[in-house]
Amino acid sequence: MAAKLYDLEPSGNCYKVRLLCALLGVPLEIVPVDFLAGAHKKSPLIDLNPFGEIPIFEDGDVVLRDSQAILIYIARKWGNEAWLPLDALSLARVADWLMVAENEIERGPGEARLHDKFGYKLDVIEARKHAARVLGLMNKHLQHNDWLALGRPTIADIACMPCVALGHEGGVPLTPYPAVAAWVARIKKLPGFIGTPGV
Ligand SMILES: N[C@@H](CCC(=O)N[C@@H](CS)C(=O)NCC(=O)O)C(=O)O
Repeated sequence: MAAKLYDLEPSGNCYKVRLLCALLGVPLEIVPVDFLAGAHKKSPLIDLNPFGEIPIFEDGDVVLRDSQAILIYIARKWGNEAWLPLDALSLARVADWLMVAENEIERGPGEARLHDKFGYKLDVIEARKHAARVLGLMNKHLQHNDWLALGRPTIADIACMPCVALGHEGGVPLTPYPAVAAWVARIKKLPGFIGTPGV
């Protein structure tokens, strides 16, 4: 039985999960969530994820929330050492960028897009300041590295790419960050890559 993703197409966090499954050839049943009607805040979804958020990932008896946690599970269950190696240093390097995805990227390009595209009431000037800071840091790092965590693509790249590549929908284009734009282009060339509207 295929694993299930409770999904919202425009969500960068849901896209991460769809993308990793596509890259690994993992069959996925997509269950669209009526987000505008607040289906994620009501039973049965709130019983699966009491945080009232998507994505939610279901694999048999296993239910997971949080896109980073889901990427870890998929990488270790269906991938191999390549996507999430377990030696101490590699794991720490990947975890470092998973945290950046959840923190700096979410607070920056993620929130700028939530404001512009979805009408969330938040401080978009502040979000764009956060975006400039993290994209500047990423650009410097990617001037000397093809991939974020290791010398090859890992779930660090998959976790960080969606909100960065979709930032233009929140007034955060990648034009000032050519090394970041080149990294996104490299991800798009990976065998099995799938896009999403805006990427
Ligand atoms: N840390 C979570 C965050 C998930 C999240 O914020 N999901 C958004 C959609 S992209 C959501 O469901 N928000 C609830 C809401 O706005 O009502 C993850 O990475 O999956």
